[in-house]
Amino acid sequence: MSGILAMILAGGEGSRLFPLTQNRTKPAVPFGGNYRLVDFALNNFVNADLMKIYVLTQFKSQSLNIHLRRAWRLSGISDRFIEAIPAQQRVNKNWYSGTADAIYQNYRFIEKSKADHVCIFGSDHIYKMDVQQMVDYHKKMGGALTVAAIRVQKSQAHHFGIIEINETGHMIGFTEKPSIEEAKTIPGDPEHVLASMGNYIFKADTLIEELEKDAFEENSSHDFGKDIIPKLFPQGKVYVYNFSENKIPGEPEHAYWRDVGTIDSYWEAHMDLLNDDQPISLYNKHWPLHTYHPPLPPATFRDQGDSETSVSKSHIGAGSYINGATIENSILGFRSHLCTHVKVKGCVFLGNAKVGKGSRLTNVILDKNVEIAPNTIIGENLEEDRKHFTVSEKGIVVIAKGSRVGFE
Ligand code: ADQ
Ligand code: ADP
Repeated sequence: MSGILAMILAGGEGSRLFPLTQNRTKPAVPFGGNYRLVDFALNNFVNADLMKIYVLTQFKSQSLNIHLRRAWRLSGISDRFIEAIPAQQRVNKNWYSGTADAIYQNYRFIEKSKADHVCIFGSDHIYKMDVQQMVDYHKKMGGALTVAAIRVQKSQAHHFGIIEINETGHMIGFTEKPSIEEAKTIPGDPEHVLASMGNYIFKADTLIEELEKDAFEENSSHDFGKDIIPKLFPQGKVYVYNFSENKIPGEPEHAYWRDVGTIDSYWEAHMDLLNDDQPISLYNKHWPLHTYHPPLPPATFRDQGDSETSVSKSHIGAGSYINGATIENSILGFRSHLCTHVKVKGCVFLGNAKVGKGSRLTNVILDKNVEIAPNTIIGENLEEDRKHFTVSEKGIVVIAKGSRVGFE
């Protein structure tokens, strides 16, 4: 493992996830009751036994730093580390301008590591990838850069870098976020495009060379997707790694990769966790999802008088206290406290929520530390909800961290 260094880009602002990103960077947004978005990328390295990892942070990184310290600190083993690098460690006095700039400003860490290859991965997607398999492919092909790719619906093309490949696996075309009309579809498959997952493996010397050149380009936005890849692929040095060939024992056949950039996709990814087909498994012993677990007792379920508890198709976090409530299709994070006659359906609670008796919540995301007054109804009259809360395009209501709703 000595020659591989990982640099995880964890500085995303995540403006489309507002208000969940009001006080925390996107990779720190809680997910799935126990996790944070960044945990998925980190597990992909740690479970592959690639453990020289820098995490590059930028905006509102306090919550992320605390999580990294609690969940991911390794100590005492000098050739294995997971370390956050704050944006202050920079070459010049500016904030990072693009993803390539974020790496350039920290290139000394690459030199210091003496790595042969550098993995530069994003940290805001839900998926499992054995990164070692991609490293093996990258070494076998011998290119300067390997980009991970996945087939996605053409209608999503404008969110991604769209790739064309030839039969030898070379990248022969790349357009960053084209319009849907302009996006090149996969030959013989007019409904799909091949999208960059924003995960790159570079030969270390090429990376530093390209970043140094790019740093002095006046017209560059210093971004891998916009600047570096479009310049490199015409030289025949870039290969494409097909993510659907990445196999993890115990995981479903179909490659699962979810961009959770919007409230709707964030909510849908939660519903995927509850899906009977389990497109991504939380139970796979071959690929445990490490994270921080607070010291809490198991969840408690009680009936109270005429109010019986009923739970179906849901995950309930540790420390929760369910006292005569009905819960359907929901993921309730740690310390969720539901009183009698509460009905919760299609909901995602990030943690430490209290819902007063008789309340009904449908398709609602509660950020941490929210308290809902008794007999409050949310999610059944979106016009009314829009006056008080963020409501997504598909009608998911989001209640900001620390809100107290329905109290005088
Ligand atoms: P985008 O989705 O636009 O495109 P981008 O905003 O560049 O992704 O973020 C990539 C990763 O870097 C994220 O994990 C983000 O948190 C982090 N990040 C963003 N700005 C940062 C900064 N200044 N410092 C540190 N970290 C930062 C990219 C590619 C596309 C590809 C998609 C896949 O450009 O080609 O298709 O990712 O989602
Ligand atoms: P999260 O809601 O992401 O879990 P926590 O409530 O665990 O965040 O907060 C983690 C730490 O980060 C706390 O000490 C909190 O005060 C701090 N924190 C959260 N957001 C910010 C911010 N925008 N600026 C400074 N500190 C913050």
